[in-house]
Amino acid sequence: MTIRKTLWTTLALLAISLPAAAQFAKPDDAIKYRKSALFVMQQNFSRVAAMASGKAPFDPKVAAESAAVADYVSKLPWAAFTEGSDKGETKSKPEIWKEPAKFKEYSDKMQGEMAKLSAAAKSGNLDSIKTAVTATGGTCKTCHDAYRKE
Ligand code: ASC
Repeated sequence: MTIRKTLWTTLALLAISLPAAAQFAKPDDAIKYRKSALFVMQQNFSRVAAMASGKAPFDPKVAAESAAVADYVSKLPWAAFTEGSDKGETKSKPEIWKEPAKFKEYSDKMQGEMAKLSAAAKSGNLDSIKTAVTATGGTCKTCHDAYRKE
């Protein structure tokens, strides 16, 4: 019974992780996919950031929805930094493929802060949102400084 359970869990995990690794027909598709995800994330994050900085009126419902989308979408780009997709229409630096552990550390950190931002936005507390926007934006910048060409 326990072995069966373990087997099913393993199969379920494989089913989740395999498509993420194998879903791109060509490197250009992977590049397009990660850029699209980062763009959708950035649009939603910026909407919340504008409210945090007072550039836009604070709308708690829109903030919570936007932060939740940014949080979810923040999980998507990373499966698309596939082998061979360092070449093409991309600002990704080759270091990403040379230092995968560090790149993962940065992307994990961003996802962690984005999750906290979503929680803060759900709470509706503008001060918590401001703190979380600053922390999240910092993780965007750290990774861009290291791994994005200008
Ligand atoms: C954004 C955006 C980024 C980050 C970064 C924060 O809205 O496009 O790359 O915030 O500028 O420092």
